[in-house]
Amino acid sequence: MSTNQSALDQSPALDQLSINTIRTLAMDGVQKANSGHPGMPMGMAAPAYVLWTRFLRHNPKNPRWANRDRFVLSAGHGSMLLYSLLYLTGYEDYTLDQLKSFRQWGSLTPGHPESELTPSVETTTGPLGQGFANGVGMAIGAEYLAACFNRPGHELFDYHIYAICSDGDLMEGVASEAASLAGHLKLGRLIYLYDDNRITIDGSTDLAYTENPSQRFEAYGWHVQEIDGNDLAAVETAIRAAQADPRPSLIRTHTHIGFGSPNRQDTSKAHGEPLGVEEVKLSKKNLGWPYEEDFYVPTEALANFRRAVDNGQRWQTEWEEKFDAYEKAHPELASQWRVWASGQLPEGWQAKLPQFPPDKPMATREASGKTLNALAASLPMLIGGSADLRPSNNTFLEGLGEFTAENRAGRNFHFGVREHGMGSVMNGIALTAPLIPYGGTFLIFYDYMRPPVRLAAMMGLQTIYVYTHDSIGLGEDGPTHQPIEQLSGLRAVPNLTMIRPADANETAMAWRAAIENHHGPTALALTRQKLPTIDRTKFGPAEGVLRGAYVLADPPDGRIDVILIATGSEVSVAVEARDLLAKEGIGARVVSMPSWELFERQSPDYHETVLPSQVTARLAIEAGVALGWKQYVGDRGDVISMERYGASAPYQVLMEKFGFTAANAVARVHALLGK
Ligand SMILES: Cc1ncc(C[n+]2csc(CCOP(=O)(O)OP(=O)(O)O)c2C)c(N)n1
Ligand SMILES: [Mg+2]
Repeated sequence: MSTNQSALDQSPALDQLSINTIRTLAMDGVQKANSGHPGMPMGMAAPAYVLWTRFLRHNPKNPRWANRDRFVLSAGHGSMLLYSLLYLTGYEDYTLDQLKSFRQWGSLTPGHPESELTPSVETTTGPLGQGFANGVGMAIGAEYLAACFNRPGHELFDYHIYAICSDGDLMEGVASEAASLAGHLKLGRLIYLYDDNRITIDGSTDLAYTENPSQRFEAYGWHVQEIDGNDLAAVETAIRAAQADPRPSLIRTHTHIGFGSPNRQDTSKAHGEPLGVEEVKLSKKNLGWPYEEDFYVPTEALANFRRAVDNGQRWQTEWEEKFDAYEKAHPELASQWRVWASGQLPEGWQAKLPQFPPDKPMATREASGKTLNALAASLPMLIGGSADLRPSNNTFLEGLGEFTAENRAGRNFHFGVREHGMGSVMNGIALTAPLIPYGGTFLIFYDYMRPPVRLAAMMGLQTIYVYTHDSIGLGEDGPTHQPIEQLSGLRAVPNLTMIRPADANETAMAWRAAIENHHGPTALALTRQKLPTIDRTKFGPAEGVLRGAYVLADPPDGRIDVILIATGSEVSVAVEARDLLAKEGIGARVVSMPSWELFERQSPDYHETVLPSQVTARLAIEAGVALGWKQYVGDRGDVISMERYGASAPYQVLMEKFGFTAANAVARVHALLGK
């Protein structure tokens, strides 16, 4: 299928000149920055050259063309390879000056590739294994788009996901999780070049990594080939074979880290430090590079790479013509794609948000499942699943099929018991605009997926985490399963919105907030145990969730002696305490505060209306560590919190033993008021 041109009509001398251009730019970039990783770009220059000039269908003038092939540099430390290729193939953001500003403040060429800086970088990489797994999510995204929109004779989406991954990538557990899933799902659009250079930072891979990766990947259901990375014809043949094979492909390219450097090649010294001025000179000489000047780009080499600009525009034009024909044959689908491509959500979805009647107790995880199901039909870009906790997380979309090797239109995923993999795969799905992935597990196992959650926040990706069993309230499973520090941990992640709704209707609003938050991840903390459904005719409206915190109830006479601030399952404890306090003539306001982050986005005036500064007697109630609550309760306030690990017992017993009762709240208020 997509071959840009054959190796046969390309002069070998021009090939070598072009490949050495990549190598020398990497050497010079790292040398000028006096920091960085020259070895990988030097070693992988040849296979990357073949991929980028003979296969990759991309449009440098429109980095976000929907049917472009994706390229993931999973070994993100080799960033100079990517930046050089972006510059050479004509991406306007990437000038030679950018290469000269490698790793400097404000440049588009930071130490590791950052997708949020420019549309030309598909995903942020550097933490090894993440890019590998992101690519798996991108392949899922590609299959889903194709299933939704391709029709016989109209293949709108037929792109591949290419990646370069390294020894370190393949050693990381997350890559194994994702590879296993990719093999199971037969994600044949994946074509990964493995930089098999047998070197990592500590030295030879013999130190810690001696299994046979070919056998491992074959066992995962991958198509594995092994070639000499500097044999351009072999690389070309292998990529062709990978395209033709229905399985995901791993191409083991035998390479030499620091290729061309007489004193550093094949040693870990080539990995992560500049070669040094002398060694750069020696290496250039050794490579037969006749130019004195640093960052020298021979005109013929640049022209060779820049063919990508015309090719890219031609591919996009051809695709647009294809789309016109598609639009004539399938006008409804075409107009649907236009909505998807606009980044807007289909109109009217909010009207589908459920309203739950009062007094029917319901766990917030159950309300979440009902909300998801109510919204699913009107939001076809919402797809997801759970890490083997479907019945516990209530993440299943009834009647909407399962995503399998045979059914790419299914919207339900079985991620398997692979939380880390799930998180990274979700990032890859979210990078496939406009798909919105959600993934469920127990809140405690957020700890197993922190790296991709952090990266989703850094990249500003819309991912939604359905974290159920959110406190000691899960009961008998005991302290290993009871989150204590996880709520605080999530709040500490910049650009992540954490929402811990107090009842069924707050849960519906939490989903609304998550779906409207296009610029970062949202984590929902949901209960296993049933909670009362608050009667909204008597209490503040659940829409308050959208502002992060709101007044749920005030004293009848309006005189506020104390403010009780609570989240999630503890809100009903606060309401009960307020009633007891009222009997004693103590006026308590109850503030439901499901989301610190949403509250922080409100105006100072709004803050003042919810938490009037003259009321300094404040008690927060949350079944997690108190860390951070001082900012809302103040120096004179108090917190009922969990400062030890939980225990195995029925949840009512745990709530009582750990002090999450109205009686304890009343006692703490007495202390605050000096009574
Ligand atoms: C999760 C993670 N752990 C550790 C590192 C630090 N680190 C960067 S590269 C590397 C290993 C280098 O070996 P390899 O992946 O084979 O790359 P090569 O040296 O061959 O370029 C390590 C440990 C990292 N980037 N990510
Ligand atoms: Mg290596």
